[in-house]
Amino acid sequence: MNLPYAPSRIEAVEREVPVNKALLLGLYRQMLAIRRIEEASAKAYAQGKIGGFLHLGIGQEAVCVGAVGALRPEDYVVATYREHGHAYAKGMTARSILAELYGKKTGCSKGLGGSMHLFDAEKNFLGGYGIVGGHVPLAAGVAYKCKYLGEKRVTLCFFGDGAANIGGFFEGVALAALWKLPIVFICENNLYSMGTPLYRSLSVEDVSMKALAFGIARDRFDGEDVLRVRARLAEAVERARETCEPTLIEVRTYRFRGHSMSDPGQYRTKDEVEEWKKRDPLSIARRRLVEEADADEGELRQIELGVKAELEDAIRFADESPPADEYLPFTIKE
Ligand SMILES: Cc1ncc(C[n+]2csc(CCOP(=O)(O)OP(=O)(O)O)c2C)c(N)n1
Ligand SMILES: [Mg+2]
Repeated sequence: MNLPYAPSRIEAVEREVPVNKALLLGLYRQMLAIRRIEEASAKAYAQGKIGGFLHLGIGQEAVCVGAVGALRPEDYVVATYREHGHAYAKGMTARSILAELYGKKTGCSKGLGGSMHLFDAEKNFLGGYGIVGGHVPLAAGVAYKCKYLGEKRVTLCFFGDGAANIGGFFEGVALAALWKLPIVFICENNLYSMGTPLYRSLSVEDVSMKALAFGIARDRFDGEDVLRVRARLAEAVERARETCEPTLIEVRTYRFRGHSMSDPGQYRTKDEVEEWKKRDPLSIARRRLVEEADADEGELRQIELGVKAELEDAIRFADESPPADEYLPFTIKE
């Protein structure tokens, strides 16, 4: 019997994506804003203004910005607890994100969710989940709804390399493959799950190979060039939208800081971190803008000043907003 397997790509080809200046300027601005949100969060955490867990995505910005950049506003994003950048890329404001982190009433989840539970139904950003891999079947459910209602909307589901070993991941991908759902699964492989390196958690080095078990399309590439991420995601997003074929994508990336604010990161060497910092997605985008798109310093400075003003406003907003209402889950309203 011939099974109707979707075509698989196995080669990790690094196709060059030519620079489109206007596009790259926009993506660079988003990455810079996300970097500044993360830095402001780290500072606020040290000042005791943010409680609970805080996972930063510094170093990984090109993945969320490039991937979400391939979507339409009506498409959905479902993500992990390291999701501040994904939320911002999906159109949520620095104000609503920071206020949420600060536990303020004006935050996107009314200050009751915190860093791991950003959510904005209007922007089609459906979380922010703390259970590793637990959101993968939820994302498949969102994609099922879109197909069932005949909507041409794509769901993009982010997760880490650690989640690729979790039961929920296999269940979610299996159902998406079986029911041919319009979804793209994207593994942000930052080489560690907490302090556990890849080789101690994954039996195969290539996460995208797991697509073979389900007969779906796959892709894998390095994630430091935001234009490459966007172009490669665009292929998978179109496949999902036009033919309802899911894709499993692995993007290699790296977080420059610890797993969370409480992680001193002693499981990796300084040299390793420094080596990855040479592939900082922001520096790469900036360099490409100057060298390949004739962007001048003045233009870039304007962007940087705009981001600075946006962040100052958001920090002030979060600081001055009222605290969240007390959460009373068991109160029965008369
Ligand atoms: C089901 C479950 N097991 C364990 C944890 C504790 N935990 C939180 S984050 C994490 C590591 C996950 O790593 P990865 O999926 O690679 O994502 P990354 O943090 O690198 O973005 C673990 C084990 C959890 N939150 N949920
Ligand atoms: Mg990881």
